[in-house]
Amino acid sequence: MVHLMKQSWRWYGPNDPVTLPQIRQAGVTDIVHALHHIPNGEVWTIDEIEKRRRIIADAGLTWSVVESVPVHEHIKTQTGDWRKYVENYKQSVRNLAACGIRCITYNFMPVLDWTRTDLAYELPDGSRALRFEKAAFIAFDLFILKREGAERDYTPEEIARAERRFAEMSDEDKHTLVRNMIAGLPGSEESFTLDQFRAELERYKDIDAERLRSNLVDFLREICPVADECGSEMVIHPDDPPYSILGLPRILSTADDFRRLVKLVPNVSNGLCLCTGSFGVRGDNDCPAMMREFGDRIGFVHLRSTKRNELGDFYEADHLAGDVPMYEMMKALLEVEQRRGISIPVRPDHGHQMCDDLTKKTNPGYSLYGRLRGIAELRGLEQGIARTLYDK
Ligand code: DNO
Repeated sequence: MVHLMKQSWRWYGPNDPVTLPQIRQAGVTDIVHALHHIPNGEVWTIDEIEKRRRIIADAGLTWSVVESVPVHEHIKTQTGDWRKYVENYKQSVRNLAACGIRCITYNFMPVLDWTRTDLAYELPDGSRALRFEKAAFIAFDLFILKREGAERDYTPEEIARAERRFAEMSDEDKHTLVRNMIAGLPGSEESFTLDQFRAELERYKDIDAERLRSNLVDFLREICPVADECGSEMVIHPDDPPYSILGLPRILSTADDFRRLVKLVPNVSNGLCLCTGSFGVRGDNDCPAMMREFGDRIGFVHLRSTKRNELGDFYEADHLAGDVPMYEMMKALLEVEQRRGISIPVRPDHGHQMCDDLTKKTNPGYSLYGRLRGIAELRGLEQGIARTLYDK
């Protein structure tokens, strides 16, 4: 028997413009979901989990992956009520397991989850993609946020480019940029005004990468024994983009970061969500090699590709295009699945806005047609490789 990916799809809940019946028609079997209505830090009760699980089951789908149980900022900074939030987190892990949900995605990115400057970058075929434009990002940092000492993080050429970029922005462009940066992209669970955002950054004044790593290790040393006991896996999502931004420390941007984490917390439940779109932004990250090396700890995979340029910009390319070698990646995934004798949940990530998506309001990156195209291409790629290699 050939073990193929467990095809999954992120659903944002009853308010998601992409509905469960549509998702079912996309041909996937599993749902990636979170209880977005529960405030960050509070326990996910069995009751609330069950209610959702049933809605999903009634649509003929299975809720098998959580993305994410958010980690409260107080845990990341070890301030305030962080111990209480850790206890709450443990309870959520137990409650999810009691409902049969044992793969939990989380991230440890300070303040912001994923970050883009442009949510509607037009591609030559008229579809729209998410994009990170370095000059716009620097303009935000230097001229809108006016972060203290920010100019030290950039080269004189980068600053000059950002000045030119800022000068050509209309008020509306600036407003959109601010919103994209700090108003919270889907799944990030937090949104800020500029002043609140400055205050959040301030919390990290004395937290460098080593300190943040040690806070993550403390968190996992509490959570992983509980997850081990429940047979659950805690899969960390990499930093997106995979480097430090706005002076904030980042600790899960490379293979070496995950290697270190496993050494410090060897529990079996300490796992990885291999997001090829996030890791793939760096030329020195080899996603297929990471798949092979960390295969036993990879509980969830996000497949998407980005295309970078020499200025540090990148946009989200078609799933089989861009800088991520998707053929190699799929081969590595299949190898790991055959070796382990399991199907790993995989979701197409960040589709373009295309066809009817363009006339609708969709969650940025989480359009219907764009992701449908993504999963269809990935499924075809997988089948081609699997039939050639394993179905002899
Ligand atoms: C973006 C997502 C992230 C991811 C979290 C996981 O589209 O990949 O928001 O869900 O970082 O905790």
